Amino acid sequence: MELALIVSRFDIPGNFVSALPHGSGHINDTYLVETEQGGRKVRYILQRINRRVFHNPAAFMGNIERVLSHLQRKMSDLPPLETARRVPRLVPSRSGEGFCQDEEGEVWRAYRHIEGARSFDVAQSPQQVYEAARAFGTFQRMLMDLPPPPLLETLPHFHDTPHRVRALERAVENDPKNRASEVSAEIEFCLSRGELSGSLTRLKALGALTERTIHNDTKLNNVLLDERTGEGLCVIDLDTVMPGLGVWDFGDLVRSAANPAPEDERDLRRVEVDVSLFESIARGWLEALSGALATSERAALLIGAKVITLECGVRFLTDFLEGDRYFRTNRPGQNLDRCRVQFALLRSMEKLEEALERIIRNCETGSNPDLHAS
Ligand code: ADP
Ligand code: GN1
Ligand code: MG
Repeated sequence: MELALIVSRFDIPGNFVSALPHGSGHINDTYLVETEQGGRKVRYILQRINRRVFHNPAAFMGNIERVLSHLQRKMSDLPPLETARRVPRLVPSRSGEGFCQDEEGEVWRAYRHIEGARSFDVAQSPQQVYEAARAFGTFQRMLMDLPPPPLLETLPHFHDTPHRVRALERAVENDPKNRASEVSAEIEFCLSRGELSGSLTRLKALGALTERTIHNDTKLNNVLLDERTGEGLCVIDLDTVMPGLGVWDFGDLVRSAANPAPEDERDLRRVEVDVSLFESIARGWLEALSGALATSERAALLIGAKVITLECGVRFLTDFLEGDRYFRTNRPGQNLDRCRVQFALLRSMEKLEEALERIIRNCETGSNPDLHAS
């Protein structure tokens, strides 16, 4: 379907100029659209939603719309131009819906492009990841009083790590692409972490951790930073917002932002937890959530980082074995490289465990011992 035609189905005035592939997400197709409106250049983000992942657009778009209006209300004291930089704004379709479906059944959505801000795939400095952590932490905090009912669970078992490990075991057994023999070391690595993979599930069952509304995909490149000041401005990519454990979001940010190497780095000597990046993430996170975390949740932050890193590696490995059907790849073996990076990162976390726990303990902002996870 021609992109100009899709754009014409949204409430976007003026003339279509261009639509170019944008960003580096693994799931949806994202385009940067340029229009000309009365001599002015106005840009949008247009996205084709991956239907193999997101089956029910009405459900997940409903979640996103509830979250966006809640954030809008929370920021209603700010000048409108400032709110527009801090909360993504959906562009309705011509028929007033939050998305539209084309003749081929593809689901499309458009946002206004936030100008003067950008995201990063790999961390460039401790200050930058501090800003990202503050923005994601503030996002989680602001959603703590989202009026009931809870958001819909649009992707069941999304961060259910034991469930992900079982999917890996099935992929190893079926081995549809005859790749399992190539990755016996990775399979072994994962199976030897059985205790870790079930640890958050156990803490949840014990009542030490409870669910709340979270982002569920807090990769560094899912937050926009002010191009001029570096300030963490706006959390984006809200397709996965739904109930979950707060420590998952901390964990996914550590996984993606404390590693100075790219997610698919082939030289594993470059992959590690950079302690000063980790310290900045922990500080930003705990400042944003100051006083709002139960002691038990604070105590589980590093477990969250280890579990999400393991889980992400398991998901990349499963996809490699299944023939790269879930995560977009642009070269053979990329999902295996991504898996190896996650496992190298987890090894580094295990090696530095004591130092990382100390950093979390030393972060100034206090937890609230009276708060139980409920
Ligand atoms: P994906 O699902 O493909 O990861 P994202 O929603 O994360 O899609 O968008 C991909 C990239 O597009 C982001 O990393 C960011 O750089 C940019 N982007 C997304 N939404 C906006 C927006 N509203 N304003 C400016 N840039 C955006
Ligand atoms: C995917 O869509 P993107 O690229 O932000 C994935 C995340 C993974 C991430 C790994 C819906 O995120 O869960 O952590 O890749 N999103 C979905 O880079 O599966
Ligand atoms: Mg993204």
